[in-house]
Amino acid sequence: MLQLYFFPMACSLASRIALLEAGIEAQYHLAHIWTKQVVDDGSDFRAISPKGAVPVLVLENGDRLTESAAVLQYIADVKPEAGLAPRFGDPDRYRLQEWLSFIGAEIHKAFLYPTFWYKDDGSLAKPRARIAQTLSVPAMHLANREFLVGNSFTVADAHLTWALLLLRPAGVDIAQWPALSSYLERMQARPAVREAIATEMALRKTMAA
Ligand SMILES: N[C@@H](CCC(=O)N[C@@H](CS)C(=O)NCC(=O)O)C(=O)O
Repeated sequence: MLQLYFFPMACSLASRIALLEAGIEAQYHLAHIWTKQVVDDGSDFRAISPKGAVPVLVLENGDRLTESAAVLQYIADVKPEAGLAPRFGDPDRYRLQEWLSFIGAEIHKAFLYPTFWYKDDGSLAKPRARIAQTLSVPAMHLANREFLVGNSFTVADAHLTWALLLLRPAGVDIAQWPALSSYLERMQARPAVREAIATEMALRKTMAA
């Protein structure tokens, strides 16, 4: 069985969404991204992945895969009939990779990561100034499309849904991009997305308590 190391509402949420959308049963292990402990057994998360970052997907053969873009595509390819990624050779597969890279690099690492991990000593001014321009790209793309790639939900939508959810706590009001707000509403109406968020929000609350 696949196993996912995750932290509630971190970028690993996209992988949980993808597993649920695909109907793939998996084991979930909470890895604390600040303490670097695996909560199940108190072991060192860096022994699972030296990166100390989620997501980590443990494959059926025991190999470990990191990086959301790779993990999400792996999950999609385990269940191709779920249609979570265009098949290799389809030009849309590169569109999918284009979006996964953009979300991972330009939204996550360029903005969300420093916002949540770095002290705001003025160094966040530049990422803050740039995020509106960055978000206008998916906003324009989604103005007359339901999904990022093709005509159905893909793992790129799982990734963007997570990123959009985190923008509010990061201080960005996505209401200024109606296409993004209505996209997020549509995505949140999906049973798998709802279930993933409810599970992780409940865990998050227990952790805060
Ligand atoms: N490039 C990686 C980034 C993974 C990442 O930064 N994960 C965060 C949570 S959203 C994390 O676990 N950070 C812990 C750390 O950087 O020490 C990916 O896309 O999967």
